[in-house]
Amino acid sequence: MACQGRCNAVRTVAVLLCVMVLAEAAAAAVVNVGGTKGWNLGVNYQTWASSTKVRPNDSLFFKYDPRLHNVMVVSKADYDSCKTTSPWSKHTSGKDSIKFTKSGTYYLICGIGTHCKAGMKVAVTVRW
Ligand SMILES: [Cu+2]
Repeated sequence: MACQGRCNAVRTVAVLLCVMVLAEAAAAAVVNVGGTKGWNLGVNYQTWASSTKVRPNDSLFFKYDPRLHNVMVVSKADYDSCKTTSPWSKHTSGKDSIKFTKSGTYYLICGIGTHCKAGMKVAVTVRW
């Protein structure tokens, strides 16, 4: 067994790499929507989304004043037209965590007043 020591070393490195890949996959992050500005009027969420990586099982965290705003997960059509009457889900706590387990683009709007039309809307692409 001339390769005994070297084979064990290769095996150890291989196992370590597997563990690191699995740890990476399991380490779901919390993503603060809007960064430090949170979920508010006057934030460019297109810019925010284009510079933010969201992976499956990460949590989108929406921080806002619940007297002023809410969060609705809607279809693309409702996102485009800012229709607030048939959301897939509605969140109103002011500190909402929303998790998407599958890759895809998800559409979130504020359902209060004309906030969506004023820009309180974000399309988030979730992918590895
Ligand atoms: Cu709002």
